[in-house]
Amino acid sequence: MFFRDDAVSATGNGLGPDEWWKGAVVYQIYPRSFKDSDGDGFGDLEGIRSKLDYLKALGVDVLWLSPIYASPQADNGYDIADYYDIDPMFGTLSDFDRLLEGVHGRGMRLVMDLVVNHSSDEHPWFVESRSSRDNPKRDWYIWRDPRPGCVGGEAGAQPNNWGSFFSGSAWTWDEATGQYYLHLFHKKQPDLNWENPEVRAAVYRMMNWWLDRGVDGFRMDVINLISKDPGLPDGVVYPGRAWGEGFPHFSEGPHVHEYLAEMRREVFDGRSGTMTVGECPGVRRDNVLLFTDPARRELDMVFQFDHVDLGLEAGKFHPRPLRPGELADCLTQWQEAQGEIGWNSLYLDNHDQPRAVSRFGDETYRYESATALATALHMLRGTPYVYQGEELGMTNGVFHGLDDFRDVEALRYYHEAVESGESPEDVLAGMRATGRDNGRTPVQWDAGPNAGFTDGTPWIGVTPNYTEINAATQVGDPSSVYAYYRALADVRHGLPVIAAGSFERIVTPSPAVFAYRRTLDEAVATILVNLSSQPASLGEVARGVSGELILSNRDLSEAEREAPGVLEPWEARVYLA
Ligand code: TEU
Repeated sequence: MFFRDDAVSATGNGLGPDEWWKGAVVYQIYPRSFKDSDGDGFGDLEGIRSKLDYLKALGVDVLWLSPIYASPQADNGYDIADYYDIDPMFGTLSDFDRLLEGVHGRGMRLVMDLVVNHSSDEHPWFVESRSSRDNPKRDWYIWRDPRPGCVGGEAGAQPNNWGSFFSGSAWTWDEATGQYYLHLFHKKQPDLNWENPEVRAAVYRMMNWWLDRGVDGFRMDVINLISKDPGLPDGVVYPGRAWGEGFPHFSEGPHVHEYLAEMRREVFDGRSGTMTVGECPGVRRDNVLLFTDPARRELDMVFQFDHVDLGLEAGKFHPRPLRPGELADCLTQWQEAQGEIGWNSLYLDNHDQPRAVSRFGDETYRYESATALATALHMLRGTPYVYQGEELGMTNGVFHGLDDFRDVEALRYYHEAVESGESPEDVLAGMRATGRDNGRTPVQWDAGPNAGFTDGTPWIGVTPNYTEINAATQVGDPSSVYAYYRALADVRHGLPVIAAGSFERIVTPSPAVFAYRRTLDEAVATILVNLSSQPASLGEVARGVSGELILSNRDLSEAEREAPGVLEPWEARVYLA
C-alpha cells in the first residue's frame, strides 16, 4: 500500500452537523457471527463490546446491528417477537445500554435494524390477530378468503399467485379462522398491514422508544415493500417459475411515500443527529429521488440492489459470470441517478450476499482485489458500508453438503428445486455461489480454535482459511486489507472532495477499468481502478491525470507514482489535485 496520510486533513471533511452521515463510514455487525463471549456458539452483545476498540481503530463512525430483538430466529432475527426486548442469545437490555455507552463513549454512533414490513408469527400482535376473525388486531395483518369457488388449504386456493421470497406461496392457510395470511418471506414472518393507522402508530411509538434510549437511527428492512396494491392482483407467471411475480404489486406501492413522510414527522422531527437508510430491493433508479430527495424528508439514503443482482436474471441461485465493466457501469448509473440531490449507500457485502472478494474479485488476487473493489466503492459519492470481515478480505464460506448450510432461504429453495427435478449437485453449486450463508460465517479474529470467534461450537462452520486470513495478523500490518480500509476511512474523513464532491465517469479503452473524477470547488480527485485479473490499458487517460498520488494498493517507488499507461491486475490509485 502507498498512502500519503499527510495529504488528508486532520480538520475534517467540511460537512455540517446535519449532514454528518455523508462523511461517515458505517460498519455492519451481524451479531450472531461477530464475537461470542459466553461459549454458546452464537455471537452476543458482550462480544461486540469487547471489540469496540478494534472498530474505533478501523476508523468507522457508525455501527449498524442486524436484529438483536427477541425472536424465534426463523430468519436469524428478521422475525421479531418483541420489539422492546433483546433476545437472550444476545444478552439483555442492560447489556445493550452498556454497549451503547461504549459506542458513544468512543465517539461512534449506533443504528438499529428496523424490521416492520413483517413481525414474527409469535409476536403477541399476530397471536391475537390469528385468534379470531373479530379480534381487534385481526386487521393488523393481511388476511384474505380463499380464491372464490376454492376450498381453503387446497392447491390453487390462495387469494393470489404471489410467491414468497423464500420459495412456495406467499400465503399460509389458517385452519382455525378459515382465512389465509400474507407473508412475503417465511410463513413465520406475517406481513403487517400498514394501511391500518394503529399499526403505523405502534411502529412509530417503538421507534421513538429506541431513539429516546439513545440509538442514533435505523436501517429499515425492505421498507419499499410496506404498501401493497390493495387489490392484491395476481402477478405475471414467468416460464419455469412456479409462482406469479408479485413484486410490481408490493414494491413502491401506492402509499409508501406517504407512510415514510408520516414516519419522519412522527419520529424524527425535533431530533437531531439521526440517520436513516431504507433497504429497498428492486427500487427503480428513476424513482429513487422520491425516497432520497432531502426536500421530501423521507429517508437519508437507500440500499439499492442492482449491482448485487447483476448476473442473476435466471434466478438468485443460477448466477452467470459478469462481463468486464458491468459492475462499474451499474455503480455509475446509480451515481448519476442520485446526482447532486440524493445520496447513495455504497456497499458490496452484507449478510444477504456472498463475499465481494469471491464474487466480484478474485481469490487468487485476494489482497489486490479486495482493496481494488474497496477503492472503487469508497471513493464514490455516498456513504460507504463495511460488512464485518470485509475489512479483512474474508472470502465465501466452504459448504461441503446440505448439512453445512443454515439459511432458511437456501434450505427452502433446495427442497423446492430438488422436488421440481433439478439435480441436487446443481442446486448445491448455486447455493455455494450466491447463498446468504457465505457472508454469515464467523468473523476470523485469530488463528486459534474457531478463529477466536467462540470457545464453544460455532452455529455455522468457520471458513478454513482463518489460519491465514484473520484480524490478529492484519491489525498492525501496514500491508493488510485492514490497514487499507483504515486508510480509506481517513480519506473520507479528511478530504472534502471525497466526502462531498460531484462524480464524473472517465471513459478508458479498457472496459475492466473503473475510472472517475470527484470535484469540489478547486479540488479534483481522480480514481483509477482495474477491476480485473489482467493488465488493463488507460490509454490517453493517463496523460490527463493531474495532481499527486495519495493512495494506492501497491507499494510504489517514487518513479512509479505518475499515472501509468497500463494498470496491473486489480491495481487501484487515487490522485489529488
Ligand atoms: O432482505 C430483503 C431481500 O430482499 C433480500 O436481500 C433477501 O435476503 C433475499 O435474499 C431475497 O432473495 C431483508 C434482510 O436483509 C434479510 O436478511 C431478511 O431475510 C429479509 O429482509 C426478510 O426480513
